[in-house]
Amino acid sequence: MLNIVIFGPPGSGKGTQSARIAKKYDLMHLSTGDMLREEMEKETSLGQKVSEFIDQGLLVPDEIVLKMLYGYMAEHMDSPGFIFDGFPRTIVQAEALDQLLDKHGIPINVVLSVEVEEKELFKRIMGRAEDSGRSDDSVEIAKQRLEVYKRQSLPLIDFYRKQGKIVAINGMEPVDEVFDNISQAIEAVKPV
Ligand code: B4P
Repeated sequence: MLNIVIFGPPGSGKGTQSARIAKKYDLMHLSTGDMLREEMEKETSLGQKVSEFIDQGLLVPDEIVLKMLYGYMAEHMDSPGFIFDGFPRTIVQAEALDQLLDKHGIPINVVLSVEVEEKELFKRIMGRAEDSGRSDDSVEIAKQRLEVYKRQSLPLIDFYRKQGKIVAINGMEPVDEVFDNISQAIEAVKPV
C-alpha cells in the first residue's frame, strides 16, 4: 500500500494536487473538507452542526472528523492506498491515524508539506471564491482559517519531522511544476 498525507495552509493547493496524485497512483482520495461539505450540502443534522464551525473558519471537532474518516476508510481498505487531503489537521487526529494504520500494519510513506506565502494564499482563496460557492471563502474567514492553521495544524510539521516523513514542496510554482516535484517525492518512497 502507498499512503500519503498532504499538508499545508488553506488555499495551498492540497485539493488540486490530491486529485492528480490519486489519479496517477490509483489511490483513494480522502478529503475531509469534501466529506464535510457533502454533509452540509445534504443538510443532514451532522451537516448543520459542521457548518457552525466551517462558516466561522474553525476546525470541526476531532471526534466528528475521525468518525467520518474511519467510515470512509473502512469502506475502501481494499484500495492500493490513500491520499489523505486536509487530514490530519491536529495532533489528536495525527495520533489517531497512526494508531489506526498501526493496527492494520500499514505505514504513512510520506507527508508532503506544501509551502505557499500568505499573500498568495489570500489571492488564491479570493480567486476560488468567485465560483466555489463556499461559505468560508471570504477575506475575514480566510484570515481566521490561517490563524487556526498556525495554532492547531503547524505543530504537525514537528510531529512528522520526528518520524522522518516530511518532504517540503514549493507550492508557489504553477500547478504542473508542483505536481512534478510531488511525483519525484512519491517515487522516492513508493514501495516496489
Ligand atoms: P479544505 O477543504 O481542506 O480546504 P482548503 O484548506 O481551503 O483548501 P486546499 O488547500 O485544498 O486548496 P485548493 O486545492 O482548493 O478545508 C475546509 C474546511 O473544512 C476547514 O477550514 C475546516 O473547517 C474543515 N476541515 C477540513 N478537514 C478538517 C479536519 N481534518 N479537521 C477539522 N476540520 C476540517 O486550492 C485553492 C485555490 O488555489 C484553487 O482555486 C486552486 O485552483 C488554486 N491553486 C491551487 N494550486 C495552485 C498553484 N500552484 N498556482 C496557482 N493557483 C493554484
